[in-house]
Amino acid sequence: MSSARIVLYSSAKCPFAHRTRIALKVAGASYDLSEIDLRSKPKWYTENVNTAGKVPALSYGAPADSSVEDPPKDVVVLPESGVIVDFVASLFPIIDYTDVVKRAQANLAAVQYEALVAPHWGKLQWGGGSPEALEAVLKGLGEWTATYLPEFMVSGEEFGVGDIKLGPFVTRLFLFSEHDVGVWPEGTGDKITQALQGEEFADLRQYAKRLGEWSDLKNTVNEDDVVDALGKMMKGMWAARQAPKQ
Ligand SMILES: N[C@@H](CCC(=O)N[C@@H](CS)C(=O)NCC(=O)O)C(=O)O
Repeated sequence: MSSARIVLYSSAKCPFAHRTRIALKVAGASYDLSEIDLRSKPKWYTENVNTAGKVPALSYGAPADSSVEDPPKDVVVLPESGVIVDFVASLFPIIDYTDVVKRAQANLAAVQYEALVAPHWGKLQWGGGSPEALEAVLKGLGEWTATYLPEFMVSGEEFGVGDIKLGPFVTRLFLFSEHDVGVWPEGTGDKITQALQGEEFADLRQYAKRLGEWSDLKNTVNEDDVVDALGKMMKGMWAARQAPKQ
């Protein structure tokens, strides 16, 4: 248990920040939330909290009366969502699986998702939705599902740190496809959804469904807002890319 003050710097639509909110929610931790508007990032955030300018960041042990905008220089401030989730698990071990092998396997699944799927998904969603990019996502997902997604994550009763790290990414893969949220031609999301109906993705679909029903994941972000805001932004980016150059 921790009694030191925790301040989380977060942005509601960021999947990395979402990870840290789930971890703190599962832990039942009390914390102060500082919402950072990434489109109009406050100067104090980059100057005083995270020089990289990214969310999330978490400060630990700031005096109760100190300003969230200017934590004392000797206060620990952690950037990087994975490090923050692991730190929360060190403070509140209850958030991880009790079985150490499950812990390791779920963490491995999270690490391998970042290696095998996330970069390809980024190119697909932000880069025009080409058939080649979709092929790369499906190949990565197929390998990940077959090799790194253990049965206990697909149909078990518990969740742990690996699921916290994966949750926002796996759920958004399906959510964004379903709602056609991408810098891509209209209808690309349907093609992805169709492609994910293959038998090789049965466990992935089941895992995404399980995560989607997890109250600690659902209640830490408003999915409708995420779909609405990112959908509009990405549609606009796609339209601007198609406009003839002057
Ligand atoms: N590796 C970082 C990635 C964090 C990240 O990329 N956050 C994005 C928002 S989702 C960000 O803050 N971008 C800076 C910006 O938009 O100015 C982590 O895991 O925390």
